Amino acid sequence: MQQANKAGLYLGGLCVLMDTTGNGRPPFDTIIELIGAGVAWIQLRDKVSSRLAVYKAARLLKALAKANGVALIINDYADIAAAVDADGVHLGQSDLPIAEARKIVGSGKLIGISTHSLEQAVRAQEDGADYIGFGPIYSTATKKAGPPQGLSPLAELRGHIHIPITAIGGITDDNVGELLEAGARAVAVSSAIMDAEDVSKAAADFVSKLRAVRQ
Ligand code: TZP
Ligand code: MG
Repeated sequence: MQQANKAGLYLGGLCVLMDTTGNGRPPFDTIIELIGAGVAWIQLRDKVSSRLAVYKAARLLKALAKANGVALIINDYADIAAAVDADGVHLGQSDLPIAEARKIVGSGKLIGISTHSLEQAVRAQEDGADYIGFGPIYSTATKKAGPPQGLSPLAELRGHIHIPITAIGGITDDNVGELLEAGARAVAVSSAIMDAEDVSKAAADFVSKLRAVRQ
């Protein structure tokens, strides 16, 4: 049984990384499709727009997410997360330190951080992260994320990490089962959903696959 996190939300096992420009689709269409498909945890990851554009998009996306009981996390920008009262911020290894981001978003919000080794994962946990991303598990074209790590490091994390581990990188609804089995609490997915011809269907397929493998 999944427990509500400190932001009072059930994140489910799927985090969808959405951008604001993918396939020329307006972000509001994307989020409506994701919410309609049952996605409960969305991360706004926009590496190309200005901070002002990200802020404006995030403000509207947060209103839609909140009205539907869906968590919205902002990638990179703790200030934007705080400004729009998002549910948290997702940091990378080159972003603000967790302690600084915490001052900005506050104790009631979620801070996630991408990690790529056991050492980084342990440090993130000690520094007060609420969850870690770990990957890339499989090869991905979405980001220059380094060599795929495969499943075995996930199993190694298990003995050291008690905060939720979100696996990332090249995840499809075909490999999600083995990831959860290896110790991931959730999976973060971009291209398998965002690049699909039918985003609603891809997201709904993922949600039902996750429900099936969790039982
Ligand atoms: N960090 C590690 S892999 C990755 C990020 C942001 C991209 C994941 O995207 P995809 O398309 O699901 O492989
Ligand atoms: Mg970042």
